[in-house]
Amino acid sequence: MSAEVSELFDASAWTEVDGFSALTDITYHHSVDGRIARVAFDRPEVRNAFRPHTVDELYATLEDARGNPRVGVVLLTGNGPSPKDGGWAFCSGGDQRIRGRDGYKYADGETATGIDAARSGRLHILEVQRLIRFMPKVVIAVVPGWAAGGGHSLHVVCDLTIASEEHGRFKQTDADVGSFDAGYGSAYFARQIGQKNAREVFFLAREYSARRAYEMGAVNAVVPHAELEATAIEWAREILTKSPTAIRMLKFAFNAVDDGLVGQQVFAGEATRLAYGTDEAVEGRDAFLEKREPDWSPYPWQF
Ligand code: S0N
Repeated sequence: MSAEVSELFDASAWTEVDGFSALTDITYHHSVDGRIARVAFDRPEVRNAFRPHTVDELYATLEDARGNPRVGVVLLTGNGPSPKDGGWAFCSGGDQRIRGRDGYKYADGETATGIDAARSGRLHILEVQRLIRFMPKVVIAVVPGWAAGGGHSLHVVCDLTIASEEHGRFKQTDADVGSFDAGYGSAYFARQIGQKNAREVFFLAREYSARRAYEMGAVNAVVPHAELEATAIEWAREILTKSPTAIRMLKFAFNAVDDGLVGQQVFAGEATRLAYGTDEAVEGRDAFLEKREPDWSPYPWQF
C-alpha cells in the first residue's frame, strides 16, 4: 500500500503515466499492463470537492484514457483519508468556497482571486459527464466515502458503481446549496432508481448508506473498505476478457434510449465504422475511385 497516493492504493498494481507529472488535484495511473486506468480526486481535505482546475485535470486524464487503445476500463475514485479528520470521499461536488454568482470562478488558488474572465462561470464538469458517458470504455465509480452534490452526479453517470461498506455515503445536496443538475444527475438517475426514489434523494437531500443505495439500485456492489480497489480491479479484469466491440456497442445501446438524436448519432457512428470494415463497403469505395458501377452481386439482401 502506498499512503502517499491513498490508503487504498496498491502501489505494486499501478504505474504513473508519462506527461502527467504536474497534476495537483487529480492522480492518474495505469495498471502495470496498461489496460486499466485509475483516475482519482486528490483533495481529501475538502472531501475531494472539485475546483475548475480539478475539472481541467479530470478532463485531461479521462481524455487520455479514452484515447489510449490499450485501456479498456477506467476506475474513477477519490484518494483518502482526509489528513484533517480521517474522513473518506469519492467527491463532494463543486468547491463551494469559490462559487460565484455566475458559476465557478477560475482562481489561482482556493479564493476568487486571479479570475480569468473568459473562463469564469463555466460548468465544465458537465463536459466531463459527457466524456464519461460517450467514452467507448467502461467507467467504474469506485466510492470509498462521500459521493455528494456534483460528486453524486458523477457516480450516476459512470457505467457501474462499487462502494465501501463502512464509509460509502451518498447524498444529493444540490437543493441544499441552491444548485441543480437537471441533466444526467437527476433525470437519468430517475431512470436508474425510479422517479419516487430519485425525487426523494433530491427533494429531501438525506444521507444514504452504501447498503441503502445498493437496495435502491444506485450501486452495483458494496464491499469491505479494505477490499474496495482490489474488487474494482477484479471487475475490470473480468470486463477486459470480453470483446471490446461488443462492450462498446452495448454501452452505446444502453445510452441511446436516453440520449435522443445524439445517442442515435453515437450508436450509428459505431455501426458505420463496423460497416466500413466489410467487403461490401470496400466495393462501394473502390467503385467510386475506379470510376465504375459498383458490383453488389456478392452481397445478398439478407433476411
Ligand atoms: C460531503 C459532506 C456531506 C461530508 O460531510 P462531513 O463528513 O461532515 O464533512 P465536513 O466537515 O462537512 O467537510 C470536511 C471539510 O471539507 C469541506 N468541504 C466538504 N465539501 C466541500 C465542498 N463541496 N466545497 C468546499 N469544501 C467542502 C468542509 O467545508 C470541511 O472543511 P473544514 O474542515 O475546513 O471545515 C459535506 O461536506 C457536504 O455536504 N459538502 C458539500 C456538498 C455540496 O453541497 N456540494 C456542492 C453541490 N453542488 C455542486 O456540486 C454543483 C456543481 C456541479 O457539479 C454542477 C453544476 C451544474 C450542473 C450540474 C452540476 C452537478 O451537480 O453535477
